[in-house]
Amino acid sequence: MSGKKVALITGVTGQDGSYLAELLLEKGYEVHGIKRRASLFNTQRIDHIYQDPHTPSPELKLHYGDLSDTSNLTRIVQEIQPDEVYNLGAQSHVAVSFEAPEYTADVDAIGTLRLLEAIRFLGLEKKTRFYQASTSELYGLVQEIPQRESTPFYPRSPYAVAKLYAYWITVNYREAYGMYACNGVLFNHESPRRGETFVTRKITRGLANIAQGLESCLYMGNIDSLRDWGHAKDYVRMQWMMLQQEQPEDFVIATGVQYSVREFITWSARHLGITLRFEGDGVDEVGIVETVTGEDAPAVMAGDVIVRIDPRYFRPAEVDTLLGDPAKAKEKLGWVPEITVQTMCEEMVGEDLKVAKRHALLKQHGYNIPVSLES
Ligand code: NDP
Ligand code: GDR
Repeated sequence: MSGKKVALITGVTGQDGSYLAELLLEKGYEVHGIKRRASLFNTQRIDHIYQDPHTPSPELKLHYGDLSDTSNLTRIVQEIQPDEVYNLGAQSHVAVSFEAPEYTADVDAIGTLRLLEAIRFLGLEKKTRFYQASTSELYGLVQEIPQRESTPFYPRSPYAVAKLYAYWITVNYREAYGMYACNGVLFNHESPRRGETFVTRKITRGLANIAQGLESCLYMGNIDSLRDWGHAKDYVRMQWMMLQQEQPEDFVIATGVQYSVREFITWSARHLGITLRFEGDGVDEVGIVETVTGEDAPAVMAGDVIVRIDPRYFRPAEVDTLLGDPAKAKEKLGWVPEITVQTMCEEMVGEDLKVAKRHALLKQHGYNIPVSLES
């Protein structure tokens, strides 16, 4: 026995999983992650911390698995005997959940139950602490502004309904079996590692590509939508903090500041030296370039229409506004977010611009880089 704390992360290949794995390794944990078998490698976000399994005692170990597979989860938990489990794995895209509702329920709702049951079945309920990645989407059609721990839920998508089950089954295992199990109700958090089809990354990547002449227009859904965006690095710190308390409790994690998707587009353009004005209303609304300064957007000229609305990106039921109140996290845990959404936006644009410049260079030399701006 190494004497190190042992953590298991589902969803380790995702945005949060990768930052959390980094954080736990820094803190001296032995980290185990569950990765899915895919036809192509899907470990890009953790390749920099991955260690060859042939090294004497690698601190990060990956296991093939899936939240839809009970025996697989039970075997992994039995083998690892974790002190802490972070259940971050999920079909996490709200729009996709309308197209794959049953799969989303299986993985996001029943997957959570499978993991909790594995812990209980193996008699680890007094040893293993459990973190559930709950979401501000639970508030959906908001009943109170800002949303806090006591705000009633009203989910608006198959994703949110599945996460509602996961939230309550986590509370139930805490109350029924005395497990240290808790929910972090996290508001949107982003980073350069954000999946490419979530709105912030779609914007920063799309505009960087347009600036470099790889694409001509960014097609968006509801740009009036209001979100409380933070940085994933700040939020994974809080996930860890929640499992270090004496008593398990649920916490809202948010910045307490809200902006629209349109504002995020405007800032992103500005970081590329583009001033953008919006004209029109509803599906007619477009983003038109007013001025371009600097060298970051050689392919864009004043008068170009670089943002349009495409109703295909509207959701069957939308969550129009989310604004969290992180007062409890601040008071009880001393947690405050350190990175503002504006700084984060600049970082994301900067990283996407580097990639776009490389792709533009390759294109100049005859290599065709397929660029997809799917939602
Ligand atoms: P990502 O979509 O970036 O990552 C999701 C992870 O789950 C990936 O590692 C993915 O694997 C894995 N996964 C998907 N399906 C399965 C499955 N069937 N079995 C096992 N693993 C699976 O999400 P984030 O990192 O952004 O979010 C982490 C968690 O937090 C999610 O549960 C999300 O719902 C929740 N959340 C996120 C918020 C946010 O703003 N980011 C806010 C609130 C909650 P693969 O890489 O193979 O696809
Ligand atoms: P969300 O994040 O649904 O809040 O879920 P997303 O970034 O997908 O959407 C935020 C808002 O932007 C609007 N929007 C668009 N969204 C996408 N993806 N693509 C578009 O083209 C577009 N145009 C406008 C959306 O309608 C929405 O209102 C995220 C996920 O990480 C969940 O897993 C997590 O639980 C919640 O955040 C909190």
